[in-house]
Amino acid sequence: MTPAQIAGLAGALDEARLAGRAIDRLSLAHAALGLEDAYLIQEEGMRLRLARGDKAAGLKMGLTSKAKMEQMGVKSPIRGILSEEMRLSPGGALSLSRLIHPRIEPEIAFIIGRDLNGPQSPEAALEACSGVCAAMEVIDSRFKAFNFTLPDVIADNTSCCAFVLGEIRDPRRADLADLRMTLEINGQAVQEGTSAAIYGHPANSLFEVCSMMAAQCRAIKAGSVVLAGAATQAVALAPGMKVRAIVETLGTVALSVE
Ligand code: OOG
Ligand code: MG
Repeated sequence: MTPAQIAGLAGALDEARLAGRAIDRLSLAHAALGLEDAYLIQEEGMRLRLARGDKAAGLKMGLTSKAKMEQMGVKSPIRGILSEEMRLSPGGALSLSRLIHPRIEPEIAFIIGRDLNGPQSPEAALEACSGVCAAMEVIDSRFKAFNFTLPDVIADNTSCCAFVLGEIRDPRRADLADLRMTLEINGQAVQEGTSAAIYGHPANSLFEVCSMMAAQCRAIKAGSVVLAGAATQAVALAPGMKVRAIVETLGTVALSVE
């Protein structure tokens, strides 16, 4: 694809997000859309946001669990970019007014303590973290019917919409291998999973995003948030819902949907 085509598709996705209106998935008109171009579209989309005053907040992994791969029909882990405008206050409100078809999913998040430049192992990646916490991600595909191919969802910044972090814990005191993860709506458990569903271990997911960035000679900066990926399927949101994620021993985080 030419730089002009990449900018054009990033612009179309950006407009769809701002207008809260779904568009056709890009692969319908661009059957040959490849992964490399898709990541360029994703980055161009973030450049548009940063040019308007948004700030980089970190990275996320997506489709790292079987539950999500099966729900979305896409079988490969992907990475996306988090920005500060996406960050919600824990216990705060999420307005659905400008969203398309938002869903929520329970996650585990890492806070990077020192610049990560291609660590050698998941253990080494974890070593560089200053914090870990229960989290939730709100996803909102800009594509009609939440339907996409792998390049589509990468171009659409992996459906990123918003995220919220619980209380930050010391990663050296947390055993993340097999923690029960529950998503509650209005006090009822609607999804249950385990942290082991996230790429075998959430640290594997952290390591994978580090490796993806290192392959492009890029570090993950100290202070960045990294979402490891959902442990369960995502659940559609509606106004009035009180949503809470509970991660065994790690903590809880809640949002009210308006
Ligand atoms: C893609 C994003 C997947 C996760 O945690 O697996 C994701 C989507 O489901 O629309 O964020
Ligand atoms: Mg997610």
